[in-house]
Amino acid sequence: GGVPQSLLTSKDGTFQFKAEGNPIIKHKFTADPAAFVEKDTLWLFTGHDFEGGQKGYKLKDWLVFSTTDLKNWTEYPVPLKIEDFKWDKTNDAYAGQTIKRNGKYYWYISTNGSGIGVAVSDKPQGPYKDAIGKPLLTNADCFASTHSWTCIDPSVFIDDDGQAWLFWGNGVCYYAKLKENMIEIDGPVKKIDFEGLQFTEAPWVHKKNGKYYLSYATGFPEKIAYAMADNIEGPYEYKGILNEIAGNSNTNHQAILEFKGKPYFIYHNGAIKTNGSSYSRSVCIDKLEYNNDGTIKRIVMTTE
Ligand code: FUB
Repeated sequence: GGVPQSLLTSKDGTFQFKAEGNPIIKHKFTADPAAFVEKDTLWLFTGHDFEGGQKGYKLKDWLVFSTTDLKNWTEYPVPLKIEDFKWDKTNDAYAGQTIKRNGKYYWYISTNGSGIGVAVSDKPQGPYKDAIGKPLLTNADCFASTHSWTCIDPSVFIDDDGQAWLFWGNGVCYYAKLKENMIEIDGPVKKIDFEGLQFTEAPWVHKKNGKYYLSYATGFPEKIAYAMADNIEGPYEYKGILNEIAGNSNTNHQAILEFKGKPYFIYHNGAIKTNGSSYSRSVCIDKLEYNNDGTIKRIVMTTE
């Protein structure tokens, strides 16, 4: 567990800490990282696992952190809670991703069975509030839905032409367009289909040099695999495993982005010695490296 949060919180509700190797956050358990860069700041959004010992994923709120150098971090007051989504019935704050559009920040989040929600704020650190008062997507929108947690793990991406896309799913990778307002789905829900896709969950879409990359958790315990395409809707070509099973965690959940000209891979493991586990996870950051042909080298997970 590390130092109790109450000892570190300053008067404005933020507190500062230094990342000393991986996991970067050691004073509480964080999972399912997502991030974006604005100016010289990397904003990190995570889930919040309970202290070790329990069985099952028990996350009640989401957290937000910022840094300008990946060493010195600021944590903000809790920006969003599962109870902020009044329509949610399961009380589990599953994975999400945040993005900026037209001066506002939209946080797409998963519940465990009630669907995907979207929250909005004027500031990256929040507080965020439910933007529409109902789910943006539910299992009913996922035509191949077989289980209650089908509709999870939204990943949002805005292409160079301004079109916003949402990818999500468990078992099947679904996607759809978002309207300019970011709070309505535009057109049909479709699914990503390609040979080699053994999609468990945790899609993440990014683009580099005109190529689209779809990375995702595969198998269980999960590794992160990835595929590439010339068009966001595919066809995607499987390119292999990007990250092996991450220390002591059945799940593996990635964010891929560039910060100050360097590509990074952000994920979680269960490696904190006191109480770390599949249900008490911790966010890590490692370098990501592209080959000349645009493929990605396997991630080297570090503890430094
Ligand atoms: O943290 C809860 C769930 O576990 C996430 O939604 C999945 O991606 C997996 O990490």
